Amino acid sequence: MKTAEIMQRLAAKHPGEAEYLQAVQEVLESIEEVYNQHPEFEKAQIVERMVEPDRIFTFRVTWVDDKGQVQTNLGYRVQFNSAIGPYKGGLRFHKAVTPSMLKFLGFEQTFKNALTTLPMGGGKGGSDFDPVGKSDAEIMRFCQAFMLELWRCIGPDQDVPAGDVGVGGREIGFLNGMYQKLARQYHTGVLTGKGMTFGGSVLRPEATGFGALYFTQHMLHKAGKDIKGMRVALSGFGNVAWGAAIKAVQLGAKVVAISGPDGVCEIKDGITPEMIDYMLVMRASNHNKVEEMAQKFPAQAKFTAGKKSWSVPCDIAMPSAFQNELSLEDAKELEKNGCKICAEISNMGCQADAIHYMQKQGFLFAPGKAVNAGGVATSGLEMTQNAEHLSWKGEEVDERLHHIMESIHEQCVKFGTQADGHVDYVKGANIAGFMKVATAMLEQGII
Ligand code: 2IT
Repeated sequence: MKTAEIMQRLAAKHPGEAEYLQAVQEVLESIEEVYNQHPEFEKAQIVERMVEPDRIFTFRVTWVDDKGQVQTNLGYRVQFNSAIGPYKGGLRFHKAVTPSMLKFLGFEQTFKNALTTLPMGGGKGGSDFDPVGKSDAEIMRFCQAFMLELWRCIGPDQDVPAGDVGVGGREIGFLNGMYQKLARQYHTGVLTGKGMTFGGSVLRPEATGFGALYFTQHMLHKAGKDIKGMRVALSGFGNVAWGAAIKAVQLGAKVVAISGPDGVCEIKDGITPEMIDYMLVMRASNHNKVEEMAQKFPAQAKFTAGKKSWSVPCDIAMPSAFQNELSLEDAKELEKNGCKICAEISNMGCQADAIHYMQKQGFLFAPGKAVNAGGVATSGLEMTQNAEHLSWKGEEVDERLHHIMESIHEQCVKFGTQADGHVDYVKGANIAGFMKVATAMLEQGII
């Protein structure tokens, strides 16, 4: 297998699908060497099969807004790979959603889910619906219209969606209600990230952020460092940044930045519990403006329009909003300000040249599919509880999450340790995830 040749063929077949091609390129360049040591992979054309989704559903979603106007969006579900279990992955509602974006996310999800130790395949879905400025009633009507099509594609042993950007507990509630109405199936395990009264798992909302901090702790520990007292820059102010902020503060770190599409809030003395709670209010408002944090807490948070979190001096950069949100210039600015650690929480949060630069400059860098896997892992734990018709206590979920993140870190070390002893976490995560999916595909024949 030659990465360059495969990429050329894929680019010709899927022109303009930039995010998808970027995600595939990153994985293929990591695994090329290992792949070529296994002629059985080549014989079964594992890579050629693995880079294409099993299937993609595309559907029209028509709904009526508060003014009585008819609106039409596009909805998708990408069922990427089911070699190790039912399709599993979030739904993204964002105006920029395209098939390319969901294919990149479904592809990443396949390897991430393989790392969690749980039996979950990879999927992703969503819509170009823009939640910004929408009322609760509009959100509900859109979710119901979206489920009118999606329900035929999903099920507890088939495909289990969850949240992602623009889809949180509120949206999952509306989606779950409509699913039950349409399917007349009352299994609790069709979606994860549900409310606590209808099958949700305690700690699922916090899990992506908590897991990311557990992973970062292991990475720092391995490098002989301690997170206590370190300054953490997060981006966004959504569910992921919220969970990460809670755990970072619990572990004795200082969260000095959050951001939004409008700019950055610098929080010199570190984020407070009141500010963390306010992140939830900001998310629920659908205004999508981080400036509101500075308006509410003017003494603590300083808002700068048009700037990113990476302009704020910090020790650990944690992209936690959107793909490609950290560029080469941002990486250079971080380094100039003394930052040498980056743990990606968003999926593909860093641009490829930024990752290459950080690795060359000796940053401790870990990729999203390892760092953020605690979210989907806890979704897997929610599925287990649903299947058992039980719910576990917070300590039990947290302990399992802890173990899973430790195991992901170990897999990265096992497959990513280089000749000079340093760990390449990108390689480690990609090879570990790939080996599991490839082996599962190989053993189940040519299908
Ligand atoms: O990117 C992700 O892993 C998620 N959005 C969570 C997916 C899930 O099924 O919990």
